[in-house]
Amino acid sequence: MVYSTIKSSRGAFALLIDPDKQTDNLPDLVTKAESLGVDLILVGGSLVKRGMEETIATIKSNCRIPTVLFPGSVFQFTPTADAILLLSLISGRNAEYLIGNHVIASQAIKESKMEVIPTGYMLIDSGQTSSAQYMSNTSPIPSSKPDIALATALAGEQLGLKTIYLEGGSGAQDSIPETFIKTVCDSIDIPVIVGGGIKTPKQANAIRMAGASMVVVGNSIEKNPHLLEELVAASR
Ligand code: 1GP
Repeated sequence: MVYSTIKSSRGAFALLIDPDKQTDNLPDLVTKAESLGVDLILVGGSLVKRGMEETIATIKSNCRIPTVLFPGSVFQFTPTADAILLLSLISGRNAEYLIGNHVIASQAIKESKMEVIPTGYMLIDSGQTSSAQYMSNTSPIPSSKPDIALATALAGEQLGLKTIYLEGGSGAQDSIPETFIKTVCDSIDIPVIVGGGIKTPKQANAIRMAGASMVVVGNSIEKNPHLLEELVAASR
């Protein structure tokens, strides 16, 4: 079960693969990821044009790490993954990203029988406009307002969401501040996932120490796959 991995007290590490940025080294990368104990592989992005199925097939033929859809839009749904982070963009007020796309995808998701993880997705301002922010036409929560993030995460928990994803933005210059993460983690009982702009083992470890259950890294591993080992170790 993917959800039990996310909420495990041991701490989990997820590698994010964006099919548009996929390179020829994907088989080697995921083989190495399995040997290093990467827990999950998220697949998706803000603007994936093609290749969800092919990417998932390549991952599955080279490792046994569960694949989890991290969809930027309803068009990225494919029944071949093991699970889906069913994202409701609770930091924004765009109904399509709160419930609209979910209605469109609901029957296909049910037929796929994949594990569904209802996820409160929260965009946190990193000082520059992120792709997710632009594509969803929503405002992120200011990083100087952890109290707003706390209340939003709490509302998500009260609505029955199973996890909160604090998103600093793909390729963000800085990751979300630890004190901000700690404020949210200390206030809710459901597991917190943190991603966006994580580049060093020190950052990953600080995020874990702040209470995050799972750390997600994409860009910096795409740029330097050798970072993977230390990032995984630092996220435990
Ligand atoms: C993006 O949180 C993820 O949605 C990961 O971000 O690519 O910056 O690691 P990075």
